[in-house]
Parts: sequence; C-alpha cells; structure tokens
Amino acid sequence: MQIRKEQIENFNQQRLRTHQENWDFFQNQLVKRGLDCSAILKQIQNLQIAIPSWALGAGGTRFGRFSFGGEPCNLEQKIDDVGLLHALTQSAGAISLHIPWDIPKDELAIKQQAAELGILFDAVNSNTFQDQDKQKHSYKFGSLCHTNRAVRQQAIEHNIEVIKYGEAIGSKSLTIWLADGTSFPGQHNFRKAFQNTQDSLKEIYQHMPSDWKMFIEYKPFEPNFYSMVIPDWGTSLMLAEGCGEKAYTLIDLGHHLPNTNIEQIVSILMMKGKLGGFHFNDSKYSDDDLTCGAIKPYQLFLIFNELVDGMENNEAANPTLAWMIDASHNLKDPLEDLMQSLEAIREAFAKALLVDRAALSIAQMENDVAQCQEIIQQAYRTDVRPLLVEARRLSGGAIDPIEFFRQHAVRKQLIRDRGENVVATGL
Ligand code: PSV
Ligand code: MN
Repeated sequence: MQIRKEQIENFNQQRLRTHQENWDFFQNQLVKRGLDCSAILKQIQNLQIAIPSWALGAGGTRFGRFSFGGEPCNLEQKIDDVGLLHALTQSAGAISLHIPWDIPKDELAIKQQAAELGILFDAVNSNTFQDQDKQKHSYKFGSLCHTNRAVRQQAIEHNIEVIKYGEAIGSKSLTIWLADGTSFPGQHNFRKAFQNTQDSLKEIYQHMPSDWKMFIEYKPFEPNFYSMVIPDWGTSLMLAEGCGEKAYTLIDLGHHLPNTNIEQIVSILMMKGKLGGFHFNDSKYSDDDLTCGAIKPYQLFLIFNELVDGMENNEAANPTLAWMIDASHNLKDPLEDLMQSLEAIREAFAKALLVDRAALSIAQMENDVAQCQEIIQQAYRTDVRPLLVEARRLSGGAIDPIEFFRQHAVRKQLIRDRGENVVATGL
C-alpha cells in the first residue's frame, strides 16, 4: 500500500492553523535567543535515519513472540513499509539489510522500488550469530574468533558475500556484530580469540571496495555471559585501528552496562575520527531494545549534545555518521513504534542544536558548574515539537504521522493485503 501526496496534504490542511500558531510562538523564542531558525530547520530536515529490515515485524523474547497482523513477509514488503514510514515522517529515507534474512533476489527491481519511494540502502549486516540451513560448520563456539580455521574461513566468506550483495544494491558499508564469546571461565584463551578476530576482520577488510566503511559493533554480554570477544568500545577501536582507516566503531545504545557514560564515549571516538555509526534504542537494563526516548530521553539528548559538538568541531574528520534504529517491537505496532523512535531521535537532535556552545565554553573555562547545567538544560527544556512538525511538513510529511496512520487505518489495510498470520524474518 502507498500513501498519496494529496492524502497527506488534506490531513495537514485541517491542522495547519494550530500548527502555525505553535510555530510562530517557537520562532519568536528562538529569535529572542539569537538563533537562526532556518539553519536549524534545514539540519532537522536533512536528518535521515535508517530502518533495519528486521524491525518491521513483531519482535520477541526467548519466552515468546506475539505476532502482528500484516507483517511484511518479504524484502519488497519491508521496503514498502519503510516507504510508508518515510512518506509520513520524511526522516526514514534508508533501509539496512541483514543477510541472510533479507537476500535481495532481483537486485535491479529492489533498487528501483526503493528509489521510487526515496529510500537508500544503508549498511549491510552480516550474521554469524546463527547457523543457517546447509551451513557446513557451526557457530556454536564462535565465528571470526573460532579456534578452528575452517569455521573462521566460513564466517569470513559470509562477510565477503554480504559485501557483494551490498555492492549490488548500492550500500556503502558493512556492519559486523559478533556474538562470539564464552559463558564459562577458562573456555577461551582471550588473547588467541582476539587475535583470530583481528586476523579475520583484516581479511574481510581487504575485500571492501575502496569507498566502503566497516563498522564494528561491541556488546558487553549476551548471548555469552562470561566474556564477549568485543565487549566494549576500546576493543572495537583497537580492532578498527588494526584493520585500517576505513574501519570504525559503531555504538549501539543498548550495548552498555547500566549507567555507562555513553556521551563520553561518543565524544572521544569522534575526537579520534573513529565513530562510524549508531544503533538507536532505549533500555532500562541493557539490550532491552525499547523505543528510543521511552526511558531515558535526557541521556539521548546528552548523546546528541556530544554528537553535535563533534560534528561542529570535526578536526579529526570523523565521517558523516550512519544512523539506524535497532529496536524490537514486542508490544506496539512496529510502524507506530518506529515513528515514535524517529521522533525521539529528531527531538534530541533539535534540542542539541539549541545549546549555546559559546556560552557553554566560557562557563566550562570558568568552572562555573551551575551555569554549565543552566545552559544545557535551557536547551533540553525547550519544547521543540513545532520545529519538528515544521521540518516534516516542509519536506512533505504529515503533521502528526501516528494520527494519520490511525485515521487512515493503515494496519488494517496491511492485514487485508498480507493476511493476519504472516511472520517477518528477523529475531
Ligand atoms: C545485536 O544485539 C544487534 O544489536 C546487532 O546490531 C545485530 O546485528 C542486531 O542486533 C540484530 O540482531
Ligand atoms: Mn545493533
């Protein structure tokens, strides 16, 4: 199903007056603070966040999975769903594929379909955390780190194959997340596991086209509970540096122990020019994969505060970041949930753009701690919703995407088109 431009225009027309009042009030506030509204508006309009192909259906836990009707059951339908999200929000202009869950069968047709919907292909993701049908060697005891050379080779070849699929659809980066690790002390020789991983990554790196980037994700625990081969950003950075200048660390917000200062990690990695991308989600405990901004919106803002600072003071030439949502939708409609995440990310970004950096720098130099907090929270407490709506409206999106989705009974139509009992590939 596709959403027509006129449907959005009609929907917006009825809400325009109220929005205009909110927007005028907001603009006045910004002008009084000496901020340039149109520059900020452009930055918000330009923010595009990739949707992972595996997050469009119902997620689950190891205890159960409760289906949604109308889930996309092939790649074409997943791209259609991202098209719906993008039409309504104008901020989901990319999709990230996980191989082999979403192998494109007809690359040309897929590219054309995506182009018609204004969707680009973000990073391609390899999967050596599950065994696939007819696979010769098992990843039960690891993949790129494995003690057996043949298993490592199989995992390397899978990554090279993923690069090939990515090239065919126009992706420019490969994301590697390894479940490799141990659940019991003594199970691994840590040094050998690290060295094997580094050597395997180097081999994959050699097969990357010259204009590609490699993103190395880290995670402190799960599925292994005693040690992970890449548990933290330091290890990821060491591995990236060991590979070369096209390899970067990727931060997944859920992949930290509780209370880790993620914004500080962001700041240091950007200072080194080694932050490649982001997987957004929120959590109460660790990798809960909840909707962005649902639990810790202030932390999300503080992270964006460092991202904006890093982008504005980019001495190390950190590349443009790859933004992606990596969440699981167990209870809410995945499309509504993704729209909520997109809005939370845009909101955190917008608030970070409002921070008075010159004043903050002076307050920091003077060690005026209370003033530093005043400046940061002045931005955080600003209601930026009119700005988000205006940016979306100007780009052709809906003033209120979730209300549109509900009013036009989009899920009901998807169920009618695809059926009630369909299951999307993914976790
Ligand atoms: C692992 O928890 C992860 O965050 C990685 O990005 C995977 O590729 C993704 O989730 C899907 O399993
Ligand atoms: Mn992730």
